Amino acid sequence: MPCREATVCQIQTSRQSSSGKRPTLRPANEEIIRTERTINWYPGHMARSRRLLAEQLSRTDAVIELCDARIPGASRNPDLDALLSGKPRLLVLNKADLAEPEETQKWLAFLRRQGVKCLSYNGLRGNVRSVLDRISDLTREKVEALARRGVKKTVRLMVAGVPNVGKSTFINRLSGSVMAKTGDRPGVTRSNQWVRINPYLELLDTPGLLWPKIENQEDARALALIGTINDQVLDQQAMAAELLMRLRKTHPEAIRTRFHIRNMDAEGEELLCEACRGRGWIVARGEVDMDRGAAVILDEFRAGKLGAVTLERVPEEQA
Ligand SMILES: Nc1nc2c(ncn2[C@@H]2O[C@H](COP(=O)(O)OP(=O)(O)OP(=O)(O)O)[C@@H](O)[C@H]2O)c(=O)[nH]1
Ligand SMILES: [Mg+2]
Repeated sequence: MPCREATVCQIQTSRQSSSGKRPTLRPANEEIIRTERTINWYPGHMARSRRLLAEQLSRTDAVIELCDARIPGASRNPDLDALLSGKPRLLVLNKADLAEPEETQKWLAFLRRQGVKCLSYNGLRGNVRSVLDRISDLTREKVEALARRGVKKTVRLMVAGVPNVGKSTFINRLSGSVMAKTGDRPGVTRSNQWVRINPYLELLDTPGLLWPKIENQEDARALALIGTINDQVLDQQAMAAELLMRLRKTHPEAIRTRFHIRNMDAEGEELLCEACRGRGWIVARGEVDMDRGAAVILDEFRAGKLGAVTLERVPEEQA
């Protein structure tokens, strides 16, 4: 039997394994989560991106912050608050087509109660006019003040957010052309790029930015599951097992039918094995192909093939 003992896991990086062996799944107990080293999600180029972003701030009138509608809280970079220091800001819950609509509505209501200007969006197919209107609202005061002095201002906005959240796609959508390079992996945009949307609006595409220390391991795992962190530094089997365990609780029918899982009571890696067997990902001598299975499960989830899934629920509010 190729499957290891079934456990819920913590994601570990392949580089962390001091023995050089593939990291194994760990029981999800608090002690392990506190004492294990964590994911290396802050490669050197990100410190440089942060500097470039800070440099451009003085040239921008406002900021569009993109987060992922499947994890709206965990995909917001806490560094941005300090960095943006009071610039008008619009938060876009992007990839809304991949999130559960009723959960997105709850998030929008929650964020608005916190005073956050926000909207949900599908960067591939969303309505352009409505976003342009919201951008006008955001910068109206400045534009009108200048207009009173006879100046017709070009508004400049920075588009910022975590890697792979859809910043470049969003800019292309608004510009109606493919000005910015996009791709379904993190780290595609490596430098700042101004894109003219119309004679009075320019958007700055920026590289995805994470923050040096993600305190909450739950957030880190959620960021990894949606593809914000380079998969090459992660243990895909552990991630796929974790994803299946989460979805078993919230979307059991989706995983049962997609992966033809027979034993839904299996735990952790054993559940991953069940999915591999169900889909026929088998190598020689009938052993399941866990590597392939994990990669496909993550890909299918990220592409929305398991249906709309919101991984992070709105926090409970104090009465
Ligand atoms: N389903 C869906 N996919 C989207 C949406 N927006 C972007 N994508 C896809 O998400 C992937 C990442 O998009 P990018 O625009 O390259 O993301 P980015 O934030 O610029 O990424 P980096 O430059 O790497 O930080 C691409 O495969 C896009 O097609 C959306 O609203 N819905
Ligand atoms: Mg980009």
